[in-house]
Amino acid sequence: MDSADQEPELPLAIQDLVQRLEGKGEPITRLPNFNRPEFLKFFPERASLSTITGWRSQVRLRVLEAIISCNTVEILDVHNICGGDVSRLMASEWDIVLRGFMYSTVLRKIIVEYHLGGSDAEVETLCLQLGRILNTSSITELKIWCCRLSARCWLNLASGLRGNCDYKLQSLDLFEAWNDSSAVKHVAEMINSAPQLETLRLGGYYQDMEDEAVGILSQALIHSSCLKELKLGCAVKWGPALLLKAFTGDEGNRSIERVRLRLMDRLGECLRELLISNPSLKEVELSHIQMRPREWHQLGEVIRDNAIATTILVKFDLEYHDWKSVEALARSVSSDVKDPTVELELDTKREDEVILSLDLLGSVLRGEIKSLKSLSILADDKKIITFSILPMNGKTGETLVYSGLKFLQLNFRSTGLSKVVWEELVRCMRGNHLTHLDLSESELDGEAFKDLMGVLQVNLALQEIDVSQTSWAMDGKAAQIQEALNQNQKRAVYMSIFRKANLAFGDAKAGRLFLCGSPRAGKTQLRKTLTRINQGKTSLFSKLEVLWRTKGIEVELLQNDDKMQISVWDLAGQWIFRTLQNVLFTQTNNFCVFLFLYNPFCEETCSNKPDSCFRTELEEWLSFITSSTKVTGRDLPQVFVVISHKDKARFSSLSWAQSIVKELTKRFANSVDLCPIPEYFHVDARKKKQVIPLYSHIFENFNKLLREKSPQVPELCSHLTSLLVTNTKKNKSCPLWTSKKFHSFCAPILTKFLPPSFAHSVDHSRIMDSIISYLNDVGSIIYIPSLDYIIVDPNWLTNTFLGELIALGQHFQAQEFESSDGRSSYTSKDGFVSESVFARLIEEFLGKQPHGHRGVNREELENILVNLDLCFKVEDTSQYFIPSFIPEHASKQEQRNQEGAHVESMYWENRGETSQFVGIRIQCQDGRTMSLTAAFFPRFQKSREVATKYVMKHIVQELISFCASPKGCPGVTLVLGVIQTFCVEMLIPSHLRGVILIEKLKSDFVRSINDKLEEMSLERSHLVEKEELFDYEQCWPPIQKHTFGISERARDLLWDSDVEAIVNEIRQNRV
Ligand SMILES: Nc1nc2c(ncn2[C@@H]2O[C@H](COP(=O)(O)OP(=O)(O)OP(=O)(O)O)[C@@H](O)[C@H]2O)c(=O)[nH]1
Ligand SMILES: [Mg+2]
Repeated sequence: MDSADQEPELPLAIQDLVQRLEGKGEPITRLPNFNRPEFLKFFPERASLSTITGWRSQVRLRVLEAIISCNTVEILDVHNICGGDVSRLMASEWDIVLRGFMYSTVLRKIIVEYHLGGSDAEVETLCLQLGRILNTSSITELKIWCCRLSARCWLNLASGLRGNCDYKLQSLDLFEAWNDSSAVKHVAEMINSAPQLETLRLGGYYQDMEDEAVGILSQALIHSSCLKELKLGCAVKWGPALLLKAFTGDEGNRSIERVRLRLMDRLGECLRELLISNPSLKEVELSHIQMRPREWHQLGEVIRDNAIATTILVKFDLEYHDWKSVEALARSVSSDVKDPTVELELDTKREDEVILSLDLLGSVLRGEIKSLKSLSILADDKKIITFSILPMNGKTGETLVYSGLKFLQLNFRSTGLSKVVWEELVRCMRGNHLTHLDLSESELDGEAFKDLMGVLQVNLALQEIDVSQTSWAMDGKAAQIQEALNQNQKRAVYMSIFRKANLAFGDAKAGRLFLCGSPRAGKTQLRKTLTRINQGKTSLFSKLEVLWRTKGIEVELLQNDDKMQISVWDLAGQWIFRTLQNVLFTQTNNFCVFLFLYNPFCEETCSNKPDSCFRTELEEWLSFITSSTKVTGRDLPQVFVVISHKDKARFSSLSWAQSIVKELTKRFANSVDLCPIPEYFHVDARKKKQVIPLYSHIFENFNKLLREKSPQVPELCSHLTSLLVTNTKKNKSCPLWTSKKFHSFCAPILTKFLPPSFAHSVDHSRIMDSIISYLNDVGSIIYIPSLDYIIVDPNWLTNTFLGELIALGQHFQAQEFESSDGRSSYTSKDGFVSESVFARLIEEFLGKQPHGHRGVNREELENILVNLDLCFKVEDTSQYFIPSFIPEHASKQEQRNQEGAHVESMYWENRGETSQFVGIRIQCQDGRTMSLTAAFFPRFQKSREVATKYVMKHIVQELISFCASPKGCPGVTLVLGVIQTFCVEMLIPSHLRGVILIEKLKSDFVRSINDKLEEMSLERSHLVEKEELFDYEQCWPPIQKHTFGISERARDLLWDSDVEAIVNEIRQNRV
């Protein structure tokens, strides 16, 4: 039996509370809720007060007295003391408790919330006491919510303030705080006596309030000279009148800066008046305001034309608001001359509402609606997509010219967004002025990556994409995105210069067709036949023409007219040119089209080659294309397969090739768009008639790509491309022009194309630079920025010069069975040649040039090689290192010839003279007087985490970025794995090492934790310990002669930050 007098021990909760109130232990800033079970024995409900006798009553008194002595309480919440019923404390007890707060210099806030039980007299007395605390203490905030106090209570609260000019109240939060309007005069008195009042919240009455009361309240607001913010909510009937009286007209309040209105209607006229006439108003917030679309339209016009406020936040809940209202506001506010002021928040519940909102977002991004400073789309009360105009603090420069000097940012935070919504979002981002995209912390997959790269193809304005804390940040995709952005940045700059000069734009016309395939496949033959078709020639001699093996890349313009300028880049089949081709390859984001040629006929055996040859050759070229071009999302490099020698190899159907193509299409789906082979792609490459359908197919394809996949370009540029080709063909002089020569060639054409009104006002040299950048991008010229040259004939560089040079430096066979001659003296096993050999090479090349080309000298050629990273000068030894001379790829060809034979992988011979190794030693300056003890080094040691961070930042990320850059291998994606600790420790050779991709290890780890959690919930017992949950182990397979297979904890293999992220993710998913 529980008897009041037989409980000698003070409960722990009370002991702790009393101690803290008395200043021992953690300071108490807010009194606990005495309604909680641990206190109920001493602070019971009114009906059980009679049980408080003897010991209990002493404890109760002890607690109350401790409150008096406490000087740390900052928040006094009446509800916490009496559980909403004033009678639960006797008058004398209230006296004790509240006495402690009078004259307090710590107390900040009083809260009276929810209905207060007790007699009128008790409540009124309480208010009188609170009034005194207000008067004597340092209170800055008073909140009275949902408790409808009587007029007398208000009189008592306010009475304490009379005659006190030192009253510090700054915030008054009143919601359903009085029961009839006779209390309003006391509320007004309180406002009047608070000279420092800054924030006032009023509301919670749907019924009318007498005019007189509204008048009194508005007078108080007018005179409240520090008032900065007014929140008015649910004040349906009297709110508009109060706003009009207090804040509009000449007499209105002039300190107010922010007005926040919520759940009100009939506001139309009042809002318009408020926005026009109050000069101090800076911000207006309208949440869930009901108005008809017509009224929203009128409001929008006022905001556009006359509003003084600079931020107007409007929140719509699409469950209750008509979409027409949203549109009416967004469209009517749009202005060409004024900065946008409206911030829109759209609360959605259903997918179709999100799609509607994205539609609006699209119009904003495209600049059709210029009214919104920001637009947030919410789902389940969380912002999932936010558009905003970024402040441009101090940032100036080139890039701002674009997008009318605005930074537009899109924040996207979502996990589990539906596919439909994501696709709509991607559509929104295409072809507009979006500059910043924040995808951090989102769930992003490979499909989304392709979509994003597709956006980058057509949206040149994007400058920054934040993918931190997503899987892309680690798996190399971030570096690829960065590289695409850098490329776009250059294009965006020149395109904006063209736009500023008001040049006429049209569909792009320049395209490149790349021919690839093994030696003797018939590439050059096909090129010649295509040209004949284009020129409508029927030359009898063409059949007799001897085709020499292609060196480097032969570039020829196939079509040059008003509609298209298509150049053919005919790549040499021999492997010795592959390094060169890789360096010269297309470095732009422009789309690429490849024709892969295959000769199924084997001359030596006079029979069909085995099908496996087709697979091997196609695979090799697809891998070259993948690694040398950019992954550009939806617009992957297109590859068509053409089978030549139809006259020789006879087979009734192409099904053998089709099935291989089908298989490889799947394998390369992420990096190339490999097309099925139509029957008419099987040809005798020499026969015009057979090639015509192929020719038409290619041209139709280009036509479509140029219209749909390329940004529009100035007509001036298309005209120049065509003119340059005609000029090079006619005039076979020096292919290397100085910028000055190039400028004077272009100047008359530029003048012709510039609109007369702009001819004098724009900077011609900047336009000229932009022209050079564009022509270089589409491959019509080759510009090497650090040299002052422009190569106007790409074929001269890729074929005449570099192709020839590599041929001289490698075992090039011009004819099938020609034996290598004296040239072999130039060949180099490891790519290094001496200065004299280099000089002889160049001399030999120059000697071969026709007279007209003598304009190029050795120094210029050397500069070109060095600047294209094709040649490196080794200073100390006067040697030249030319990577293209390394016969690495020759071995590949041999390998193919000796099918099945084991070919040793090529290794770099170590050179005695110029070692590639560097050794650095740090030592004490004077070994006799200085020494380091063994205790020094342990102090220096960095934690594993710090060391990995360093390596990640300075080596791994650098390497990944380099790989993604044009100088690296843009098509190759590098990913990270973690090596079995044993292998690192024991320096196990690389081919034996245990390795697992980090992403794979992470997902295995997550799966294991989830499985265990599932088990727990099924068994409804807690058999699995917390530690056990995270003890997933990676099992390494045995390594010959070293281990029999070891397991290691995933936690030890992963970085702490990764483990933490996994734990957090699981925790969040569980909540
Ligand atoms: N009978 C026949 N001969 C062809 C066909 N296509 C090409 N040839 C011949 O095969 C030889 C080699 O063709 P090319 O076009 O030079 O081969 P390629 O692919 O350019 O070779 P590389 O330049 O070394 O890469 C030439 O003599 C062509 O005339 C074809 O369809 N049928
Ligand atoms: Mg050729």
